[in-house]
Amino acid sequence: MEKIYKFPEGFHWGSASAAEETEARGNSPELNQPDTSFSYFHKKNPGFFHEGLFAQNDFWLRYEEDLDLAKQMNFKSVRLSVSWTRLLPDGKNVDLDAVEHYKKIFDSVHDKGMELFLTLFHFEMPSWALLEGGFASKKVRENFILFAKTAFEHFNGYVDYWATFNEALAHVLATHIRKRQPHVEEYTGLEFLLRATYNVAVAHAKAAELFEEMNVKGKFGCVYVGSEFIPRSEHPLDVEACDLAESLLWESFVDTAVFGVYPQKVIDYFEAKGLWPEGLIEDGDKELFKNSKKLEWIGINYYLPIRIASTKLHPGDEEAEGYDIAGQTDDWFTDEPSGINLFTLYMKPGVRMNIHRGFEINPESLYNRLVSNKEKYNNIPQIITENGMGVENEERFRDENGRIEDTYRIKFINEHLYWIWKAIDEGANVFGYHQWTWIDNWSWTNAYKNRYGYVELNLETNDRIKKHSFDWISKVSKDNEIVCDIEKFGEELGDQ
Ligand code: BGP
Repeated sequence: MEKIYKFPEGFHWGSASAAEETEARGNSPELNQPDTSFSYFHKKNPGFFHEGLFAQNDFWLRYEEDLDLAKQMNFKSVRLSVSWTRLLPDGKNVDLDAVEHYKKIFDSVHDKGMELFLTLFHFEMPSWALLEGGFASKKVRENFILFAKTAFEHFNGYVDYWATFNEALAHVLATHIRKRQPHVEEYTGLEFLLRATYNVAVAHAKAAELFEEMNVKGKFGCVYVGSEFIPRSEHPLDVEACDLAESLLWESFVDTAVFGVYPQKVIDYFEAKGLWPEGLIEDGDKELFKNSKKLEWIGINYYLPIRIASTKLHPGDEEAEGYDIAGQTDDWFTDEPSGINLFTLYMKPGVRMNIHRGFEINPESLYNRLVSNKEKYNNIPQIITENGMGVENEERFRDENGRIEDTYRIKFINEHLYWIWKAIDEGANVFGYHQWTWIDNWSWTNAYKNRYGYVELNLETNDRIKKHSFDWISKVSKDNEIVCDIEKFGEELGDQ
């Protein structure tokens, strides 16, 4: 039976995007900006990106129109990011034209009655910083801090919610181990992953300190990969591998920013193996973590759970008997230089999948994360800063009026919203839902292959065409409620 589920008053309905994915550097050479890590890598290796394409949304110039669409969906807020390369092109001097242009964009968000979430680091950095080793390098870390300071100084009063980083976990893994984002061979491997992870924690803490010192207006936060970590089986080896993954990939970032202590067990684990990089920790770091401003909110990006398996336990092993360890593992975490394989990603057989992205669909797992955060972090305010469904060739679903009938997306989001509602109903302080993303945009390696928007971007004309989900979410945000039949949850989402 269908029922109505009401969200708390003032709930932030909205959507997120990122500078590099929307602003369209490649298509606007007249802007005369140096290369970002991505545009640089794209020039060198176009084949790394789907069909060799680069971003072309042109949000930089068409922001009024795009923000109007957000407003039409009755959004209370949107999340944008500011490009490090635009703001500090040479790593030293601020580009005041870029500052003025960003201010116009931010004013436009407010003029349209919405609030602004602004991310500082959303995967893009200047190309020189990539070549220096990205966050594995202390020089780059220090430059990020200057970038943060510059943004605080110039945009103070323009931003309602600040986030220092977007998904640092995804960035450090993709750059320093998995080679799924722009990377430099010589800075890949476990050592560089550990360096980058720790440096991000320091960079965040220094930005937090500055935020307080500079009296910046707005609420201070950070955006994380909000996936629940789930061990493949109950076997102690799988459980141990999953604990390690969670400590390294979640607690290093979140616990440090909330509790002010970098998880000692991470350091101990790698020190015991002789792998903790020498000279990484400096005098004063502990005090910095402890004394710097703590998070006022955390952003949860949720697409799928992260299932972790031990690399020491294989189907057919005698030891594995009695445990459910069938299924595919992905050699996710092999460190080539040291030959160390800490843990591996695991795909559980038989689960619902978004076949285009190869992602498990598991809305209940989001609920688990929200509830566990509530318990562990003293019910800190949380917002879903990203969630969505990327689908290929959506033109298959065009209706007679030329609009894409994306029923699967509506069902996908509705189910997730129900589980968010349930976490709120049980006391979790979840104050909003930002879907990824309101207009189809360019993605880091998949370019325009998987489309996420409530609005289609036509790549030939750059026209924006509303999909069916546009009407649906407009009503959801206006009424501040969803309607669903939870007995139908778990069914396939239909053609996708
Ligand atoms: C998140 C990123 C976003 C966006 C999204 C969609 O991890 O924070 O920037 O890219 O994933 O994923 P993809 O573009 O890889 O399909």
